[in-house]
Formats: sequence, structure tokens, C-alpha cells
Amino acid sequence: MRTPLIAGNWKMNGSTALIDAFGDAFAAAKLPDGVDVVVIPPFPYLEAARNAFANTPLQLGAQTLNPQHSGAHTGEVSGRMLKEFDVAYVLVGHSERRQLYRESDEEVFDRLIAALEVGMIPILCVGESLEERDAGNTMEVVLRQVGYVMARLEPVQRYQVVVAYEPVWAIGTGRTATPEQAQDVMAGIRSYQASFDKTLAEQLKLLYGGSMNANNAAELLAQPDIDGGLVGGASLKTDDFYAICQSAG
Ligand code: G2H
Repeated sequence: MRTPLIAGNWKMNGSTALIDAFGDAFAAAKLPDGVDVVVIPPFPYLEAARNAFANTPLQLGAQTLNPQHSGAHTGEVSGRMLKEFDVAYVLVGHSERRQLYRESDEEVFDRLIAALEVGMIPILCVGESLEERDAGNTMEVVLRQVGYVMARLEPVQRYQVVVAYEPVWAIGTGRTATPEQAQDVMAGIRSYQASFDKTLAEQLKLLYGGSMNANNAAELLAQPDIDGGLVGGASLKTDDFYAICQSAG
């Protein structure tokens, strides 16, 4: 019912050589039917990626966007620009953006709206810190982040958002949430969405992120409320990323 989605967030990593390696590997690769696969490289590689991925099933994503479509914002990139490079997805609210660049829920919402305005699919990232988990506040934190956005969207816009649950303590640490821990939070997000609309809750695509790799992906993706993965470190190797995509089939 919900199409699996695997997205590789390269963060501030990669090179034109890696773009070419992915183009070559995925041109030859057979992906499972009905699995959407997105590569999210840094901005400077988007044009090279668009060309290298032309004969592959890989779609393109971006790691952030400015809430404005143009203007005096030195160093920033707008959704309108990203659309010119066939960028279909964009991350908003990644914990690294929230922490390192102090992005508030309000800014995350503004970026998400900018993505919707240009027809890109926003991947809204949410997740709790270790302190918040240890204090028993995981669901409260996650639902505050999801709810801030969802409560402000028009009903039809809620269908255009993908949500990625990424426990902050599992990001880049090699420490993955257990499938049960991830499933519990995903089920909580889905049932929260049902408070808006039951059909929305059934259709909402939920990704797990946080040290997903070729060894743990199958077990995570087998959970009933996990529809895909947002993969960081393991998305920088063609073999590992391909194996994760296979697990989603
Ligand atoms: C979480 C994830 C990708 P990693 O940030 O967004 O990264 O898989 O390296 O934990």
C-alpha cells in the first residue's frame, strides 16, 4: 500500500567521482519493483548527479532549502533553483540542522512550505536526544516536532509530506535503535496522524534513520510502520546502499 523509499543523505561528503560510481552501479543494477530510491548529495553535485543518474532509477534530493524563493540571502539556495535540477525531495529539520544551525520548529515549517510551493516532497526529520529518551520524553518530543508542522498544514498538504524518525543518539554513532524501539515511535507518529485523518495515517510514509546499514536494514524495514530508510554513512558506498535498497523490496 505504501511504496518503500530509501534515501541516501550524503551530508557534506562525496565527490564527482562518487557521483559517477553511483551512476555506473545503478545503471547496471536491478532494483526491486516499486521501491523509490533517492540520492541526496551536496548542492554542487546536483548537476553532475542529474546527468550521471539519467539512465538509472535514482531520483535526486537536496539536504536543505531556504524558505524564500529568491532574494538577498548570500550563501543560500532556494527550492525554485533546486527544481531546475530535477530535485524531487528535500530534507527539512534534520537534527544536524536543528542543532548546528539552530533551526527552530518555525523555520523548519517555513522551509517545508517552500518545498511544497515548488512541488518538491519534503522529508520532515524528527527525533529525540539521548537525554530526552532517558527522561522518558521520546514521544512528547517527536510528536511536538511532527505536530508543529502538521497542525499548520492544510489537510491536502499533509499528504505530501514524508516523515523520517531519526533518534539523535543513533545518528552517525553506529548505535541503531532496535527494531522494536523504532517501531514503537513510528506507530505513535502514525496514530497521532490519525487524529487528523485516518486515511492520512494509513498513507503517511515513515522512514527510519540512524546508523541504518546493510546488516540491520532488513529487520528495521520489516516493521509494520517503517516504510523506508534515511541512510547516512552507509549511503556513501555503492554496495552497501544497493544492499539496503534490496532489503526494501
Ligand atoms: C541520520 C542518518 C542519515 P547515519 O542522520 O540522515 O545518518 O546513517 O550516518 O546515522
